[in-house]
Amino acid sequence: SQDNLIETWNQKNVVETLPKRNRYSHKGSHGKGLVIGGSHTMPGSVAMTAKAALRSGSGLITVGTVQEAIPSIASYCMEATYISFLSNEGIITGLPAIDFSSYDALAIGMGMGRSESTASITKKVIVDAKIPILIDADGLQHIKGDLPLIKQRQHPTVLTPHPGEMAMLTGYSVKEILTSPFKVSKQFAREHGVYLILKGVHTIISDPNGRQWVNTTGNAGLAKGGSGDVLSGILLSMMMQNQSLNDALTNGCFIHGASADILVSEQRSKQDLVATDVIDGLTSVFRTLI
Ligand code: B4P
Ligand code: MG
Repeated sequence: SQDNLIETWNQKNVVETLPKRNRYSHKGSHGKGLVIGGSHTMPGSVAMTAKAALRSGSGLITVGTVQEAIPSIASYCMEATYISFLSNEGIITGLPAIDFSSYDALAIGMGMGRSESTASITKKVIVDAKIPILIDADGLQHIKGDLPLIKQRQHPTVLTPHPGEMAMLTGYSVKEILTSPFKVSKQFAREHGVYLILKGVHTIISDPNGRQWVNTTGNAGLAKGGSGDVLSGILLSMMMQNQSLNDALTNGCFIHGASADILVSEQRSKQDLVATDVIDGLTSVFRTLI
């Protein structure tokens, strides 16, 4: 039945739906994105998210993180701008005054840590920011137990758990999730009114109406720390550039996996591939898609 239809998302779908850059476009036409996260021991996470967003066509990216981490992130992401957050011992403790409406979307949670202060900041952002939000990594830990806050949002929320994080969010075991990934995802997306990306060998994208797609790209070279942070950046960028959020998310998952696939077939191996390579590999992907 229609209810059980699962669509695959392939290169033809991406080519048809990826927004093309207009000859007269300016940076404002491609989205201003905000990336919130990081800590003094995890500066790489937000750096990779920001760089991946920049390499996926975003007009402008701003990173909000602890002051200590800014120099190292900025040396990798010179194109970004920065907001210094209040911190204690390298962990974010306070949210500065931010006009969220000046951004088209934001991503939060990568490398942020799981303290009480970071959890309350994530929740405040979820309530205050009237724009599409992607929540990943520690941000997913922060919202456990406060999922009604998300349901109350008037703007889209995208969650990107791996099976371990999905288990934490749902109370199911990882085994149960891997046995019925489509069913569990659809149920969760509908119940909480979210776009859910359950990451894995075959990443599943579910929308709040229960429509589902399965991604066809990616390989075990991605089973490394940081590849999820890269996916978040690509998704953030797609969310800002595509009118259709479903197209944005399915395209983002496809592009992330395709970068790893091209790298492994032409240049690297599943063994030595690292997350920053996946960012560098975006060039080959976009050259074949656009
Ligand atoms: P975390 O500390 O949460 O790992 P992470 O920082 O989120 O890693 P990262 O952000 O780089 O990767 P992510 O998975 O988000 O992990 C802590 C603990 O969580 C682990 O020690 C483990 O106990 C548990 N956990 C983590 N992953 C689990 C899993 N899959 N099942 C059960 N428990 C788990 O993003 C990875 C990206 O790479 C995704 O886009 C994914 O689709 C892709 N990818 C990974 N492996 C792939 C493969 N074999 N084929 C295709 N794509 C793959
Ligand atoms: Mg992750």
